[in-house]
Amino acid sequence: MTNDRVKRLCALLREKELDAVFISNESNVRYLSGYTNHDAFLFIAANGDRRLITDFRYDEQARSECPDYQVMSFVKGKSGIFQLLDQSCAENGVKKLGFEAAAISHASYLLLTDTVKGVAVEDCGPLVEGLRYVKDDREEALIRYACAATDRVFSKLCEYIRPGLTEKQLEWQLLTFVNEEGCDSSFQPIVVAGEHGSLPHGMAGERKLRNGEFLTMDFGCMYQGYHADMTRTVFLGRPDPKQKDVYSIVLEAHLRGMDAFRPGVPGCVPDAAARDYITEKGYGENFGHGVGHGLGLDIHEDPFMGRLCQRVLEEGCFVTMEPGIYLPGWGGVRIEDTVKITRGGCESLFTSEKGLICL
Ligand SMILES: [Mn+2]
Repeated sequence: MTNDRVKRLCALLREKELDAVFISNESNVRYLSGYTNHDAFLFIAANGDRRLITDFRYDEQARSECPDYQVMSFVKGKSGIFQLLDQSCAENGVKKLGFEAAAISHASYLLLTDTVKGVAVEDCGPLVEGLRYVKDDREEALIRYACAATDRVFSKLCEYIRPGLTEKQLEWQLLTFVNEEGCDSSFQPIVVAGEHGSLPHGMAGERKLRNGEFLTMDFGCMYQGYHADMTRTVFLGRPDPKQKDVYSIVLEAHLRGMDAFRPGVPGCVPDAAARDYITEKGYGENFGHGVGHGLGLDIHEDPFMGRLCQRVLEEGCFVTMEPGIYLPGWGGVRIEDTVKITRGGCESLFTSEKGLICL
């Protein structure tokens, strides 16, 4: 299952004139080996030699999940990882070793350079992230499953929401619905109501839901490591003209952003499509975050789509579109879909209603 991925990585290593690479980013470990737990590291040589370094706690699981890897377990101390790495380098005649500077602590880096001697180490950058940018069929199936489960959670939530519940109670119920789908939560859900909704990443609190206010829920199911990400803002009761107006501006911005998705355009293009409309309507100052992000094994991954994003979208990227308007003291509205970039544009992976739902 991971053989193709490793082959592509080896080609990149040869291109970069690296003899081997040390992988410490957990999602990259999973992508390249199929290992689904924590505290494992990969050594992959350009010649194809691949090893998984872990300890006794994970040894059995690693052997069963990663039949194509030589599993090595260390017994004592953190330097044990690097002693096995040193041994792996020596056995493969490695002179130049890549490592992931973004996925290692400074203390571990010092231990690495102290333990693996006589080998030049070099930050390989987001090498594996580059391989993960376009999803394969297997990954697509898992993301689609996670998104379908997320849709079901949203419709259950719509049945459940009522004035008097606290944000926190709603969050607990949301997590239960996610678990009932056989999924884990993609991240700690954002459940914010009323004026609290002006916090884009506010945390659910003891505030009770009341009639006459918006309720924003940003959440998603994670299935076999793959994430979905949805935001819906619903209304309790009947909205006043300003509430209707702000909602319709965000919805139109969201749709314009979706229309701008296509292979070959840099991430700043869909960002501008949504942002320019919000700015035109006078709320530019109230939309201060990027318009969306890639997702897969991580909830946030390339491309990070903001004003300056030059990363070009490709067919088979999975990304979000999530503009919002946040007005301190008043509240906020955000609408987010997870989509697949297709040859002709994009396909939303959700069927949940985006028009204003009044409960
Ligand atoms: Mn998101």
